[in-house]
Amino acid sequence: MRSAQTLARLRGDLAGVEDQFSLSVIEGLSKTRKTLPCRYFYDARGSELFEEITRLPEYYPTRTEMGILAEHAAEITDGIGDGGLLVEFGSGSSLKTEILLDRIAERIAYVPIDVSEAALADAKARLARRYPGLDVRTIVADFSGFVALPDDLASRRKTGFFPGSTLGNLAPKDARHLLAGFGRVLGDGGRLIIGIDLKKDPRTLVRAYNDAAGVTAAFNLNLLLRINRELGSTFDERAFRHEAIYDPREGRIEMHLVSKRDQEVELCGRSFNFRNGESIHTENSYKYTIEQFRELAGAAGWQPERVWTDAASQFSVHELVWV
Ligand code: SAH
Ligand code: AVI
Repeated sequence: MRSAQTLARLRGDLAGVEDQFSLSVIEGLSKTRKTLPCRYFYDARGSELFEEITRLPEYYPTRTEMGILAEHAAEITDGIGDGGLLVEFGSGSSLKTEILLDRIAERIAYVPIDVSEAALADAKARLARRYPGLDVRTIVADFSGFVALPDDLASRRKTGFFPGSTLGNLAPKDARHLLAGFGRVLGDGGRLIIGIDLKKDPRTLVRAYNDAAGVTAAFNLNLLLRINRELGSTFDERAFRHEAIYDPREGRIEMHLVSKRDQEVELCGRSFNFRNGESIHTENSYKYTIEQFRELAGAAGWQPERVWTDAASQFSVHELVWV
């Protein structure tokens, strides 16, 4: 890692670079151990590839979580209440949400929040056809900042929904801050239903992030194509390979893009050198035990209530209350 001083100097050099995407990319690639932020995976193509991942035989989290939600849908939706507001963070396709909406669409308003405008637009069109009586208000925003809910819905009783173990893509300290931020958005008495992937046999975990069909590899490499398209860089994605490893000490899957040769890439008037075998760390996916997650939620100011899991204890869905 570069020292705080070096990064501060780099920020000074970047004073003329206006947009957040180029700033984050330049900063990440300037570190001794290169990184790129995983939230930039989700351009239109990235969101499509993610949907493909969710249907892969190796990627157990989506179908397992959907099974849990279906089995406990009544308990989950009863707490939303007539006239309630369902706020989803990182909603993507909102497909899982249909399990809940099938029971309550006529009686609530739904606010899906995502950085992917394309995913939100597709989801909104599908939900309008499927639930003509549902009040849907999409918000394109980064959920890690404070997201203001529509004024006319602000006084409703609020339930947050954060499925998919997206929280696992943040380091535990950042995850705690994010959960506390959700508490401020949802307010006193607010409830959060959150899906968390559980620790398990590392081979199952690595397979889920390194599938035989190569869809996760394409999802990871698409980040370089997005950077080329939006920032005019010269990445040759064929000169990088996808890697997924499990670090048992950190309890996390790491995804990397590993350079297949010595190479130089131009980006925003700068050049970045990659040695053969050097990696760009693109994503972490932390796995928790039920107790570890309840502790984290408690430290963020949430009161853990019910928790539901599948028979094989692969995945968990937690109910938290903001007190
Ligand atoms: N909730 C869905 C999608 C999970 S994929 C599911 O469970 O299947 C993660 C989603 O979070 C993507 O749609 C991505 O665009 C969104 N996302 C990632 N980081 C985000 C951020 N910082 N702010 C808002 N949305 C984000
Ligand atoms: C969105 N997030 C929880 C996924 C995960 O499992 O960490 C993203 C993903 N990365 C590779 N496959 C899926």
